[in-house]
Amino acid sequence: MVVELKEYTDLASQLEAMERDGYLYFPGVLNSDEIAELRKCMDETEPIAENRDSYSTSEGGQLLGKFQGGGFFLKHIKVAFNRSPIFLKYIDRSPLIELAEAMHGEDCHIIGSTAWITGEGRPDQQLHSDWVPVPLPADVLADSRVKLPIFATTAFYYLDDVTEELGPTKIIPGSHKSGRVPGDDTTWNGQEAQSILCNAGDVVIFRSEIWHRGSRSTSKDNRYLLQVFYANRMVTQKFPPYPHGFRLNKEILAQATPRQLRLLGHHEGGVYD
Ligand SMILES: O=C(O)CCC(=O)C(=O)O
Ligand SMILES: [Fe+2]
Repeated sequence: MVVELKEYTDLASQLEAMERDGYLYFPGVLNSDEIAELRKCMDETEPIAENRDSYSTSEGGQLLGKFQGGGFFLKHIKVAFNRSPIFLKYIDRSPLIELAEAMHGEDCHIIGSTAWITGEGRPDQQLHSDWVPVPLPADVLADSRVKLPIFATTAFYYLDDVTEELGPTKIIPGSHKSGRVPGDDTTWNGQEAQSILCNAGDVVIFRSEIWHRGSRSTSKDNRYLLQVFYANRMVTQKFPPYPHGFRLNKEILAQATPRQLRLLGHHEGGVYD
């Protein structure tokens, strides 16, 4: 099964879709030069142990980190925005940033970002939610008076034409309404996880509650993906090394715009500041 990828161009319909479906599709956000630049930057960025990066190869096993168990090529770079100005550009890329601010507030920020290359042999992931901030019975969520804030979302910048062989992300549309994590379930409301098959340069964003999984890659080609994690300001940023080891790279600091600085955590004073 393939996910229906429908484009909504105005913010009001986009917000409605995030409430109803829990995900949104933005075709052609990046042009071919930007895709090539990002892919090259991912190839050139070295994994760093203290940042909790992971690196594995098919021959050499798991060389750094623990992510996904090794046995295939994997490069998983955390806090990507801090590694290169090329990654920084995408924390406030339009139209994602306008949507993020409408969902998570004008003072929203990013809680992380990854640059992620996965190779042939990457296994299926179990169906999961990244985070269910407010678990509730599904019939409570179905009540039209109940409208939960959208606490966290992930924007997936796909840098390949995604086929079944390449190991697409799979989601169950609407499953944020389950009010819970899937556990061992593989369906919700009679629906299985459906593949996001899209083109290089397209972006899909979904709520942290959505039931989803990465899937097995049987392609000789590597999959290149940039993720940007947005959240309400009250949600803690996940910027290793911990504790207190994270420093903004001076080159990034020197060129970040006021909006980018806010997204990185430079906030106006509030109750707890
Ligand atoms: O690899 C993917 O397409 C999705 C990965 C994912 O959901 C995760 O690592 O939490
Ligand atoms: Fe996930």
